[in-house]
Amino acid sequence: MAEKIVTRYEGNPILTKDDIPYPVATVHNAGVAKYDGRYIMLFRSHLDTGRSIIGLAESDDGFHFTARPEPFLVPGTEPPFSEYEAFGVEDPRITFLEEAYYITYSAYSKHGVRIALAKTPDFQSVERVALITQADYRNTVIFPEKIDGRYVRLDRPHSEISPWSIWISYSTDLRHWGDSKVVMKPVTYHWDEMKIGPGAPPIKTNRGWLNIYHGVFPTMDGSVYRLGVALHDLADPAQIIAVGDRWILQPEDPWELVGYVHNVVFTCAAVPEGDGTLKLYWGGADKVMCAGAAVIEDLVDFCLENPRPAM
Ligand code: BMA
Repeated sequence: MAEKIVTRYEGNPILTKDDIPYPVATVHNAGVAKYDGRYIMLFRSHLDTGRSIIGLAESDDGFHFTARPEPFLVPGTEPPFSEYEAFGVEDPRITFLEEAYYITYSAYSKHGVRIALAKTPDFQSVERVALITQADYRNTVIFPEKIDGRYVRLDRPHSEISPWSIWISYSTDLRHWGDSKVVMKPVTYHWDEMKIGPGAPPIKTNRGWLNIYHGVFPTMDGSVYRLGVALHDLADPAQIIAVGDRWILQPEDPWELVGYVHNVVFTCAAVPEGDGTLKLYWGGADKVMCAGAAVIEDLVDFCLENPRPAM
């Protein structure tokens, strides 16, 4: 087997429930961004009600994180968020745009799961902006710049008659989104055949937008969550240049194989560094946070060398 394209950090897992100064059952599926020269991680935790909140941890090197004493985002108490976040907030993704960090997260309630948008200038205060999808949507990532005058996002609506696929939408104000279309679908009898969803917010490269996504394969022993890569056209990200045929990361470490939900690696964040590498962050078995590194150009090559059809 060829050398692995994602190098796991030797100190994994990097954050667990034992590191959190308030009672939680899990630490996983975190968004990560650089702010003021430091790494900020917004991580999801299950409480022992089975519902989730979002905490914050900080780091100088991207691997050693210290959690703040209080959670960062808990279900909203003001309408309309109180109605739609009553069952918890999950899986934050962070995109810096213009003057603020925007956070997309799953808002769960008796009405289903939809995506909410919040923003913060400094990770001290946080302000809710809007609920930006109806139910049943998850896995929404916003591109880090406007393209052709509009904000762009990828997301994953639920569907009964088609395997869950990746869609693109556009907005001029980040609140109202439209012009939606499907851009990428699972491939039958392939590691991502059951469903796919955006993972980390896309990363700009010379050859296209790098989209690190998750794919799910159903087995007799439950579903396996893995990560793959796709490359979107820079000027028109609805056009997919290539999708890597093989996964780039699958559950292998003990804390990825066994946990709250076994056999899961799930990403909400990849942080590009100045040296051409990125740090990739993923939840292991919905219970702990893990990190690794990859060379961005290697991931782009991986898409182009042996592509599978986007649809
Ligand atoms: C998905 C989401 C993720 C989770 C994954 C594996 O449907 O709920 O938050 O990591 O399942 O359990």
